Amino acid sequence: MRIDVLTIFPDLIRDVLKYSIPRRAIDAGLVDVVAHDLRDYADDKHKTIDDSPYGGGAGMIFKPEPIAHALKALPSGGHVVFLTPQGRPFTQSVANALSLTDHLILLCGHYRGIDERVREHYVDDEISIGDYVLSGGELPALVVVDALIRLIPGAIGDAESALEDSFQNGLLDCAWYTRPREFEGATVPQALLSGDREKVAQWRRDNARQRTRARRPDLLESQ
Ligand code: JBE
Repeated sequence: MRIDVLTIFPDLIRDVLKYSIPRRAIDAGLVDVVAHDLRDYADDKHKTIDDSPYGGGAGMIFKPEPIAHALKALPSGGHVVFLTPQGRPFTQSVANALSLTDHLILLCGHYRGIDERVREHYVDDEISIGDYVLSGGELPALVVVDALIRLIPGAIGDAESALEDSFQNGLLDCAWYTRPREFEGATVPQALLSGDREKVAQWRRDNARQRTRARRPDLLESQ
């Protein structure tokens, strides 16, 4: 899988991917993530990438040409995703579907947004990571990259564990415990200490269901 990220902060993207599972997956060649600086595709000597909106108003709009120019410089056929609060909500099932894409291009906007014409002609898909306003699309792009990398076979040590992730079964994750057996007077549920695999599995299923009912009943209704 190849992921290109178009951004005015390529180092932010590169730096975050130097840690943990994304780093290991990239080092192992399971995924290639390339961050491109949109300013490199600006067509004037001041490397202008934004301008004020027609009709007036506060904030700046990304000009269409640098985005079009950057996209044309990439191999054709990639699935172009714009990260925006106006996009469809990002969920585990969207991540699962996108993880099957060979070539993904993530476009990060800033300020007020991007020129509508470049969005209409070049963007295939729009995704939002949540109903709040961020400074730009970089953190959302990193959220998407991280969620996709976890799903690539071999990215996670235990082959089973991505499938066992919270949300893959439509439920929140169960509670987990490690040593010591007693911490500040609190003990560990007996079933987990029983050594009986079936009992442990049953406890975890029940706990996940209870937590989902208490915290996110909407997830149970959508099953
Ligand atoms: O969710 N998003 O993709 C966003 C992008 C840019 C700004 N705010 C967001 N929430």
